[in-house]
Amino acid sequence: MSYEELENEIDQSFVAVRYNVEIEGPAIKPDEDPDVVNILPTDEPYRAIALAVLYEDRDASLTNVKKALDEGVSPIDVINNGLMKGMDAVSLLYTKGFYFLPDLMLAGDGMMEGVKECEQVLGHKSETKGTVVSFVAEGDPHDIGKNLVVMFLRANGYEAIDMGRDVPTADVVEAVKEHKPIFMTGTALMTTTMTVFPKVVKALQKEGLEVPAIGCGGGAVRRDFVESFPMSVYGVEAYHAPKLADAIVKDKKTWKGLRKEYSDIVGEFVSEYS
Ligand code: B12
Repeated sequence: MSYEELENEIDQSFVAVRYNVEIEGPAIKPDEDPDVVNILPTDEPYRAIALAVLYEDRDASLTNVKKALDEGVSPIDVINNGLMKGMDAVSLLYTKGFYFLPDLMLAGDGMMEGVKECEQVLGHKSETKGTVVSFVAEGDPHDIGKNLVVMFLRANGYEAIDMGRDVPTADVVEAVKEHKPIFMTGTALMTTTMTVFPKVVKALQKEGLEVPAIGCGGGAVRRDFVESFPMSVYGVEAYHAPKLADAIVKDKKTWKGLRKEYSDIVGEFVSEYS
């Protein structure tokens, strides 16, 4: 019996049941998942950019971002309405168990490829308004949010000292001694690492060091947690970071004022602060 004849002999409905196709329904593409449909933008060029991240396609991400920037779309819109939406969809599929760690890594690479291109357009302002120290909490490898924070700070004229990810708390303290920053940003994505923030505050206090504010953000972080220790303010969006820094430089605000006037300072309605 030939291979083709054997194929015809096999009851395909049995094969389908074995792979649960009958129970789970036919395979659907990532962008057809009903929850993903709600996240993905419908308008171009954002949809193409978001899809490139969702499909973990680094080249397409770069090409689509370049095309949008060439057409005059603002880099901030490209990040917020395109790249971030793609990453939100990836996060959702990971949470649902359809995407796995390698998917996250590849999608993250695709996102950062596009972010780097936006960074070039945003450029670095030559004059510096002040120094900001940015870190990802000790034990935490997630650095996409921190990279965005650093990019927005630099684009707005701040010298951002990028300490990288998984930064030992002792190194953060040393950086504060060395750079005497006007503002700090910390990012933590995991419930196990966000507890680093109060530890950083304690370590600074132990050395008699103080900064006007530490902006603490990242997926797992919540406002009420951040407000349970001093010297800190909960940071919602990466592009809020330079606005918080401006309020410190121009209006001499500290963490207390930033907490009270967050929405006014960033100039928009922020549900976390309503
Ligand atoms: C991408 C990703 C990864 C990538 C990270 C790549 C990279 N270079 O960063 C990789 C694959 C490495 C990874 C690994 C792991 N991950 Co992961 N990962 C994610 C994922 C899908 C997206 C995170 C992300 O980049 N989001 C986009 C960025 C832009 O968001 P963000 O950092 O929060 O930043 C935004 C704001 O928070 C804000 N912001 C951030 N900081 C600051 C600071 C200031 C001052 C301001 C103003 C704003 C601000 O700005 C941004 C928006 O503009 C999340 C899922 C999710 N729902 O978040 C899981 C997630 C964070 N990972 C998770 C886990 C568990 C892990 C692993 C431990 C998995 C494992 N079993 O091995 C490992 C870590 C291993 C280790 N070494 O410890 C969990 C954490 C669960 C928890 N509650 O603790 C999550 C939530 C997934 C889940 N639902 O289970 N991961």
